[in-house]
Amino acid sequence: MSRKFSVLMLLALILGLMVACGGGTTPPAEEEAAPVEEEAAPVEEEAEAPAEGGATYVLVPKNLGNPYFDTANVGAQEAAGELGVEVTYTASATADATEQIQLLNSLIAQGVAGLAISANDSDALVPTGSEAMDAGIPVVSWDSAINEGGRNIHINQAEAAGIAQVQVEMASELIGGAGQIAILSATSTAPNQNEWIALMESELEKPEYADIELVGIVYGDDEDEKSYNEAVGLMRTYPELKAIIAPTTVGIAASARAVQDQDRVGEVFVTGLGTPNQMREYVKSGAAPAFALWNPADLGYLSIYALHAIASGAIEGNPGDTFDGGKLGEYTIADDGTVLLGLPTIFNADNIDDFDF
Ligand code: RAM
Repeated sequence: MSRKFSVLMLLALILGLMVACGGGTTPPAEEEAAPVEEEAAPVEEEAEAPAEGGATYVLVPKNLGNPYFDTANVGAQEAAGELGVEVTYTASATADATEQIQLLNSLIAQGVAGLAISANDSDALVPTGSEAMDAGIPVVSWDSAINEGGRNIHINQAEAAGIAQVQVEMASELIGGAGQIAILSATSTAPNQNEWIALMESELEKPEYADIELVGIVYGDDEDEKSYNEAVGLMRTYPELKAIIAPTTVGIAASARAVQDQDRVGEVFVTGLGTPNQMREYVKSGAAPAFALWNPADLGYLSIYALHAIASGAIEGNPGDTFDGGKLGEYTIADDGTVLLGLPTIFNADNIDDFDF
């Protein structure tokens, strides 16, 4: 085991212990995420007049029907309760930038008090975000960034380089440092996945990964069935494939299921970014022995605190501004206009049962 990996494992253990001891990162219960059907109500019904004395903010994920985003909403609702504001949760059915822009235009026209967005395209959303800000509606991107000019600040779930590094390390550990690997991503325009993939490609150029060959990158569009079919396709196209890295919670679960269904457990290893509740059975079966993630509930929670800090006028949202992140503590906006949530956790057979999200 490499030193860096051991350090990360140790961090994961410490984080795991913190959670087990109730150290401020208590994961939400699965049932708390409201059913998708109810969340997908028409926009007009979603963004109602502000609750008495409070503002109405809107949490806009890439799409609906993804437990990762539903968990972020659980955290956002917790923040809303603490701040005495209302947060509605709405998105298009598919992770598509054009549909997301249409939705945002409608929310801007309704004059909502603030937008917290996980972007389907970092450039395409800039004019829309800029229009919102011109209309006095603060914009915080979270999870997947809108480029500068289209948002006030971006809430980064973890350092992109660290996210890339840990995924390559996990894959390398699982395949004994040699063999063919492939990446199964979300959509081809997803700003967060594209940044991580570019960094994983440069990471793979390091001498310690000289025997690992990246044979392909495919896109499951954050849809379960498409991701599953792409994973099966990878195993058929590359019979020698040793690992699939899926830097998406939808793709990793679908890939692990595909490995099981194809009877390839122990031959093809899946890793990447996933949620413990979706991945538990695959960690135990050996289809996906290790994966990483931050706590999406904390990400949603911090996004609403940051949006409220700007919308309420407590801060302007400039680099160096410090704001209250509720139970997560105080945060400062970095020079590049981003705020870093914290460290990702590595999940494996040793700690997976300590988490519930
Ligand atoms: C999916 C989405 C999200 C990403 C996670 C890891 O749920 O693509 O944007 O952050 O995976």
